[in-house]
Amino acid sequence: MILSAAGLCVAVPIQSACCHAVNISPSRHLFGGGGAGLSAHGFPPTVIGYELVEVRETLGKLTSKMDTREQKTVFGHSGDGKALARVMDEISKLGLKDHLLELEAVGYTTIKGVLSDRQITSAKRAILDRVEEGTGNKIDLENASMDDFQGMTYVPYLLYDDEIFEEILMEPKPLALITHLLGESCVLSSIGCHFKGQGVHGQVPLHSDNGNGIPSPFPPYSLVANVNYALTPYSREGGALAIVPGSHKRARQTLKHEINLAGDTANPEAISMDLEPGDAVVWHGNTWHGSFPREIPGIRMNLSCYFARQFIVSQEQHKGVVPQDVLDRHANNDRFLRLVAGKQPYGWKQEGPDYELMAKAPRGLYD
Ligand SMILES: O=C(O)CCC(=O)C(=O)O
Ligand SMILES: [Fe+2]
Repeated sequence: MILSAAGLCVAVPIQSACCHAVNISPSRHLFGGGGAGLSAHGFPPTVIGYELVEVRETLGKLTSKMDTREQKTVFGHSGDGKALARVMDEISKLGLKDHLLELEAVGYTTIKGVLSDRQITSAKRAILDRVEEGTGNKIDLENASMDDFQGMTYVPYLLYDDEIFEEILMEPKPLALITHLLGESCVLSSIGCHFKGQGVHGQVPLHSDNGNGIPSPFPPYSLVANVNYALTPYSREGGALAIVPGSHKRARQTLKHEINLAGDTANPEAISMDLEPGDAVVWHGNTWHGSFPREIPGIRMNLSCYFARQFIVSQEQHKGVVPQDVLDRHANNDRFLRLVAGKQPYGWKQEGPDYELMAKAPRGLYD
């Protein structure tokens, strides 16, 4: 998945082309209870509103017999109601309610024009620098032929290559949706680029990003989630992101006969995300996606910002290794520091646990 030292073509085996997994569920229904206030039993209605009314009533009866501490232990909802209210406030403030509805209903949503031309140009430049350094060749993004670059390679660990990636990581709209999916405590799992030239080996077969052995059935809530920025135009023949709408409700990884995105046996359920540079697609971690092979000259570049709940092992290492200048730039930005695992309590050595951090671990879906 990393640039081969030798250079140009990186033919990625069909099963392992995406680094995020190679896998849903009865999803939550939005606004089930309406609003973010607390119900009589201390539950935010939207938290339990996604389940059946009977479930709500059963929980209500159960919890009315519990004191607050017991409720917290069993459901983790006590502090979570406030977190959900914060998350929903941000969603409303940013005008994202329809996006949230779409995300819940079909498993993904597109936000147009998130990145400016300046951000797109800087990100592309930084990625291209890395690829050209790895291949030792200049690559013409518009016209590269199969002799110049073919297939797909994954360019990993971009956060510290250029400040632009810190900026993109913190883009408020995608981040607000990610926060709804994974909670305020979520972490960055990886930030990289699927750099794709012409050729049949360039497809990323359909998969859910629930990788690293996460077993089926997947839970209805996201364990991981992704923001995919188009840095170059996306079209089917140009190697666009592919998505199977509604697949987040299947609660499982794709099977061998469902993964293909090329030729006659391409999965007919997959649709092409035709996007302009700067658009962002956010998806639930259970949603099946991949990308089509590129059939035309030139390069397709994405920026894949992959997030995870804080208890999941991240793909990239950030905890304890963030360069000082990056830490200094974000010294007062609690959210950034959390994203790079600065508040992640696990992973101690002889010094043992940091109980203060342990006490701040999330208790529910949204904190
Ligand atoms: O090539 C693409 O855009 C899809 C990449 C992908 O599967 C991911 O970022 O998880
Ligand atoms: Fe993926």
